[in-house]
Amino acid sequence: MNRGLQFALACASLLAIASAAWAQTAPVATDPTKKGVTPAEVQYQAGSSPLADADMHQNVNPKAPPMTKAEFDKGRRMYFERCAGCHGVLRKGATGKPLTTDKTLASGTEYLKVFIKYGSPAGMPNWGTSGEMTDEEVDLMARYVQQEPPTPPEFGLPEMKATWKVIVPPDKRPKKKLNPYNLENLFSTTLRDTGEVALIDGDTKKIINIIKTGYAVHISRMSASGRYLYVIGRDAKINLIDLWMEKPDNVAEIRVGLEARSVDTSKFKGYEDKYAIAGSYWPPQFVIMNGDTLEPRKVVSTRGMTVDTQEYHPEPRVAAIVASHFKPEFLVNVKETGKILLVNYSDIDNLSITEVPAARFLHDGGWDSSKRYMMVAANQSNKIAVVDAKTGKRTALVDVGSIPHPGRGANFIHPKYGPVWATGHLGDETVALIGTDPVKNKAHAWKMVAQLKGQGGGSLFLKTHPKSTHLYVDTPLNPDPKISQTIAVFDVKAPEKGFKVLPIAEWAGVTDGAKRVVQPEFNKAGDEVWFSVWSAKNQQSALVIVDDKTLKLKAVIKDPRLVTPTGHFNVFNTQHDVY
Ligand code: DHE
Repeated sequence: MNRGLQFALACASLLAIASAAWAQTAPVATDPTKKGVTPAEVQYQAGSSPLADADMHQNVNPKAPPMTKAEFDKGRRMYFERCAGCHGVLRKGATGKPLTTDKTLASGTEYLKVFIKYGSPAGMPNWGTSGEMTDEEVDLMARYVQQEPPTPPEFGLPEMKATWKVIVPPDKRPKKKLNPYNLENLFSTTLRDTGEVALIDGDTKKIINIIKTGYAVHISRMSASGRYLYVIGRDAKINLIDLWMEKPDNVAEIRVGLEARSVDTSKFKGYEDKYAIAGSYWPPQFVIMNGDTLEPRKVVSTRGMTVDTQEYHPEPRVAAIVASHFKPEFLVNVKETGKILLVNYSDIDNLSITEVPAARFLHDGGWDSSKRYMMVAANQSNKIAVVDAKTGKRTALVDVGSIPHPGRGANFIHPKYGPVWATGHLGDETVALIGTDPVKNKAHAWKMVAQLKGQGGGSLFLKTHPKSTHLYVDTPLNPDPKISQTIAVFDVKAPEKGFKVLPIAEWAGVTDGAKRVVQPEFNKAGDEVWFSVWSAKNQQSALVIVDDKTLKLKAVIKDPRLVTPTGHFNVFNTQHDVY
């Protein structure tokens, strides 16, 4: 079975689990070590890891129950496809509990089998009774987790250089734009399961090119000039695409690790297009590269102490990275240690890094409307951390709802509280608004000033635009298809009045599939909003475009090449951090 199909099956069965369990799942508590996990979150985290195929070093523990090599290899594959996202590569625990051998050997095979088969109220899926694993597989996994966790290899500069390819060197590239496209209104759409991006002309809605990228592409980011597009896959492959070419295409590529999610580029004045940075999940590290070739220059490990208990963590993954407009700095969010690293790139040989304490499980976030304050979700801590890019200090830690998930968030002017930044949540139906103006609206700054009631939990992304009066909130991981296939729209002039529901999946005219509606994204003008209608690899998906003024359907893009579209990134808005 291929990996995409396995992922789809895992998702499908997790959706079934989610439907049954959503109603009775207790909300997540604020103590990250003693919490339950919502089905939406289990579904979200359980994406297959590319490490399933990596060669790994293995120590033998004589106390562990015997396994043949074939059984061990099967257990390892299943672990990385289904369990590593929550329990960690080294099984030290992340969203899920630690599964180190001191714990698993003490529990024993029979106890572990019950746990794996039936799940737990704290959020462990019922892998056996859901039909996802047979009794033999449950037994195999119970024995597997009592073996020493195998360690994937490190990936330093030599390994990166071995994968680095400059397909078109800078001096052979166009000296000016050679195509007729309105580049600022181009969209880069992730085609998750084919490992590609679709470049779509936002004016004509025509596909310009389908470009091969890494496995299970995650995000796209733009260079400061708007010429270069950077795409990163889950397998830590970065593709550099030159939008000036007659037909925009790859000009360089590299692998920066074995598993990754984040990439960004230098945006401070004087450093436009000079550097790119990528963070990886494995090995836990980030790398600064030359912006026009992806040549890796400086690799920095993120292993270290946790922000609160100050204990060593061996695999603190790099989550969102944003580029400062105030200083030559990248803000690197380190998930498991809960620290934000301000990496100054003005002298990368003598790199200076300021460590800002936040809270554990940093994940995704973006700028407030002034682009001075970075707002990032510490998702399992139910907090938003605020960092002042000008002073380089933490401004606040704001308590919000259960498992905030903003994407990059949404900024608008609230009639009562002034400028606010908004986040939706995976674990509950609320949309939290945080005041972001410490000068004219000081009393509201860095407080959760309002909690709007949305359609339901399972929200991943929300979006507005300076020219729009609407806030669009998705809920793709909600178990109720009426909610996962629609979008809630709030009027930002009266957000407390409730929301309208747009039947996006129905508008797509797609017949079967999960049709999860994901990631609102505006065009450059801010007068239309794009959504992905995301179904499995072997089913039809679509993009739906809505007129922002009338909230009516404007266009549907369907094409057999649009397989599993998830995120989409408008060039101008991504380049200038407009959201
Ligand atoms: Fe994402 C952003 C990690 C699952 C679509 N995702 C991010 C970021 C991180 C991350 C760290 C922030 C990057 C940045 O700003 O630099 N995502 C993870 C995971 O670890 C997780 C939970 C599980 C996994 O195995 O990958 C996960 N993500 C998903 C999905 O299931 C989504 C919906 C579809 C997919 O492609 O797998 C998904 N993630 C996205 C998108 C963004 C993103 C579209 C960019 C949002 C933006 O507006 O910038």
